[in-house]
Amino acid sequence: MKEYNPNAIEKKWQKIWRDEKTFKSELDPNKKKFYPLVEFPYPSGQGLHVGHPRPYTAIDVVARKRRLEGENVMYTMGWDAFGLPAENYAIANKIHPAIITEKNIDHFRGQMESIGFSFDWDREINTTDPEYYKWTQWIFLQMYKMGLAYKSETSVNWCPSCLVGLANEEVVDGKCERCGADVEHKLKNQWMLKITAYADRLIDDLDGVDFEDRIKTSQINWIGRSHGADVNFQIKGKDEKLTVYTTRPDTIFGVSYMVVSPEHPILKKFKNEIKNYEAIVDYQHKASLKSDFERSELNKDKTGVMIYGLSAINPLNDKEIPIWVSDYVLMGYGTGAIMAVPAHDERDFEFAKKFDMPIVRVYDSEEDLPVTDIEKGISINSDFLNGLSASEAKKKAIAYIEEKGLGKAKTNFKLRDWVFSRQRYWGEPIPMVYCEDCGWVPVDEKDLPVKLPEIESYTPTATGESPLAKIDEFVNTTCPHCGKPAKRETDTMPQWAGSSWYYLRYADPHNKDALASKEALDYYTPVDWYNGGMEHTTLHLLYSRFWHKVLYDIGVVPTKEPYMKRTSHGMILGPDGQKMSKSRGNVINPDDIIRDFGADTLRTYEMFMGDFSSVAKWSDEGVKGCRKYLERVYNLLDLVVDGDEYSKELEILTNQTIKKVGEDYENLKFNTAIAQLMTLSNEMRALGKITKKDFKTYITLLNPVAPHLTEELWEMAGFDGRLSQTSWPSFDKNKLSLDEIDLPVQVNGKMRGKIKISKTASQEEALALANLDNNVNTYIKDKELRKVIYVPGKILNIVV
Ligand code: ANZ
Ligand code: ZN
Repeated sequence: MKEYNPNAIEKKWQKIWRDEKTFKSELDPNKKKFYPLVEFPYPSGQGLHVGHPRPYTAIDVVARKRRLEGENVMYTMGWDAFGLPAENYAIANKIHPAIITEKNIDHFRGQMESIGFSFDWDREINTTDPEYYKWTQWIFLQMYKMGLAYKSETSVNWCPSCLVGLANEEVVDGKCERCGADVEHKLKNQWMLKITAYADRLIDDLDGVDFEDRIKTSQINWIGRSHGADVNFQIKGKDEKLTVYTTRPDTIFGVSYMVVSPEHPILKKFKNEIKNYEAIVDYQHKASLKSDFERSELNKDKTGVMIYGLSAINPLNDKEIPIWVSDYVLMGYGTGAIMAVPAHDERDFEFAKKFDMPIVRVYDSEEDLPVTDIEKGISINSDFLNGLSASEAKKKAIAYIEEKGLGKAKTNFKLRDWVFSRQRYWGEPIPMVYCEDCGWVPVDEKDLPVKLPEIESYTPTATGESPLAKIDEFVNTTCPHCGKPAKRETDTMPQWAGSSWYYLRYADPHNKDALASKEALDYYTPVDWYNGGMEHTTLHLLYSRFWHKVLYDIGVVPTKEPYMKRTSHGMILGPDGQKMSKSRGNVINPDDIIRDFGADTLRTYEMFMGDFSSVAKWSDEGVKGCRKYLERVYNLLDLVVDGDEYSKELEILTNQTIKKVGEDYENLKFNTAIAQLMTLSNEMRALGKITKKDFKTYITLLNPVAPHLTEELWEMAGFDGRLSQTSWPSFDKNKLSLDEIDLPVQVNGKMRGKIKISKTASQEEALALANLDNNVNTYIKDKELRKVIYVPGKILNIVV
C-alpha cells in the first residue's frame, strides 16, 4: 500500500496541464461551446483568501464536468487591477502602482495554479494593460457619441479621507465604503454615464435570463421603478404651480398639507412673499449638513418649518392647504415636492403627529393609522373614487387628472446616472480634450490608448484634482478638432469601468483591431453561467448589463444580455463564526491548507462545507475529514480486480451515484454529491474488491472536485490516456432502483420471517425461498399446505 502524497501528485499534474495546455479552448463552430465565468479578482497585496476558491472551485467543477461531456469549455481568469489599494500603497511607499500590481498578480496566479483550476491561461487579461484599457476608453467614446456620457456639475459624495468622489453605491450608511469616514457633499464638474436611459430595459430584460430570484429582486429594487403621476397644485394667488410626484394619486382627497424640500427653487423665487424667510434659510443650512441617508432612512424625528405667506390649492376639491419645508423630502427624487397624506403614508403620519396637522382617512379598514397597505380597504371621503379598491381608484384618479389637465401619469426610478469621474491616478484616463474654442472634444480613436504618464507623486491635490493635473506633458495637447492648444481631461475612470466588459475580451484577448472579433463574440457570447458575490448584484452586475446593452445597440455584441444565468455563493466565515479579518485573527490562508493537506482536500472541503449559496463556517475538523476521505479513495486502488462490468453488488448504487452527482454538480449541490460519493466508496470497501469499471467510473465522478488525485489514480490503474480527456459516464435508467425487497412471510396469519426476493418473482420461487429460511421452515416442514396467498412485492401467506 502506497501513501497518499498530495504535494507531489499535485505539482506533477499542474505541470502536465500547463505543458499540454489541457484546458485550452479554441473557437470551433462545430463544437458546442460552454462559457462559465467567475468574477475576476482585484489582485490585492494580501493574496488569495479562502473565500476566493469557493466560487472558483464550484464553477471549475461544472467546467470540468462539461468538458468530459464533450463541450468546448472556455474557463478564464484575469485581473481587475486598477483601484485604490495599489494607489494608496504607491503614495505611502513611493513605488509605481504598476509594479506593485504586477507583483500581486504573479502571487495570485501562482496561488490559483496551486489549486488546480482548469483556466485557459492563454486568455488571461489585465484591466491595467494599455492594450486592454484602450478598449475601455473606446467604449467610453462610443457612449459619448451616443450622448450617454456628459459633464455635469453635481453634488458628489466626497470622502474627506480618501480625497475621492464616490459613487452612491460606494456610500454605505452615509460612510465611505473603503475607509468608513463620514461622506461630505461637494460640487464638482464630473463625467456622468446615463444609465437611467436604460432603466426600463434593465428591469424588463430580466425576464429573459435565468438569474437567482434574490438577484433579480435586488436589481429591480435598486432600479426602483414606480408608477404614479405628476400632479400640479396651484399656489394661491400666484401664477405658479407646485408639481408633486405621487405613487398614490388615489389618496389626493386625503391631502392635508404639502412639503417641499429645503433645496426647492420655489423658496428663493418667493422669498419676498415668504414672511418667515429667515427661519427657512436657517433650516436650509441645517439640512445641508445631513446626508440623504440621514434625511431618509434614519429620519425618525421629523423636523420642518411651515411657510408663512404661501399656500396651495388641492386641484380635486379646491381646498386651501399649507406648505411646509422639511428635509424628509429630497430634491433629487421626483419633483422635490410632495402632497402629504398622513393617514396612508408613514413619513407623513409621523410629521403630522409632531406638528399637529389634520389626518384624513381615505380608505376604510379596521387597522390603526397609518394604513399604508394598498390592498386594505375601499376608498372613502373621496368623491368620485368612493367605493373603489386602491388599484381601481389609482387608475381612475390618473385618468381624471390627465383628462382635466391637472397633471400626467409618470414613471420614476430610484436609479441615478453614474458618476464616472475619479480624481485619482490609478485608473483609465478619460479620453477627452478641452478646447477653449470647441469645448469638450473626444480623442481620435486612432490615438487610443491615452496612456497614463509616469509620475513622481501619486498624491491627489488638496483641491481634489487628480494627480495627473500636475503633469504638464500630459495635460497640454492639441485640439483633435481645430488643432489649437488644448488640455486633456485629468480625471480617470472608476474601478467599475474595466470590469464592465471584461467577459467580452476573454473571447479574443489579443485582438489589436477590435475589443474582440465578431466571429469570437458570435461563438462564445453570451456567458452561459456567471457566478459572483451578492455584494456585486447592484453595482458590477448592473453596470456591465448596461454597457452590454449599449454595445448591443451599436451592433458590437450579438445579444441583449451578457449573462444567461447568474448564481451567487455564500461567504466563508472564520472558525469562530465571524467574518474573517486580520484584526480578529481568524483568517485562514489557502496556502497553509494546501501545504498541510493538499489542494484536492482544500477543494473537496470547500465544496463539502455546506450549502453553496449560504454562508459557511470554516472548520479544521471538516478539512481533516475530507483529507481522510481522499486517502480512502487513494487506497481503493488496492481493491481493483479485472472486470469490464460493474460489480453486481454495486451496480444499482453506482447508477444512482452517476445520476445524482451529475445533477447535483449542475445545481450547485456539491455537498450532497460528495456525500453520495462517500457512501459509494464505503460500499466498495465493505465489498473488498471492485472491478476496473467500478473504479474508472468512481474516479471520473470525483475528478471535477479532486482532479489531481483522480488523474494520478487513472494513471496508476493503467487506464488509457488522461482522465481529463475521457468522457463522463452515463447511467442506466433501468438500474436506478433495487428490484429485490424483503418479503414478509406469514404462516397461519403469524409473521415468521422475511425473504430477499425480486418484486416480480413467481409463487414457486417465493415458496422455494421460504422453505430455505430456517425459521419459516420449522413451521411448514412436513405439513400439508392448505392454502397459499402470494401478493408479489408485498407478502407471502401460507396456511397449513
Ligand atoms: C402621496 C402618497 C400617499 C404617497 C400615500 C405615498 C403613499 P416611491 O414608491 O419610493 O417612488 N415622494 C415623492 N417624491 C419624494 C421626494 N422627493 N422625497 C421624499 N418622498 C417623496 O415613493 C413615491 C412616494 O414618495 C410618493 O407618493 C410621495 O408620497 C413620496 F398614501 O404621494 B406619495
Ligand atoms: Zn478646438
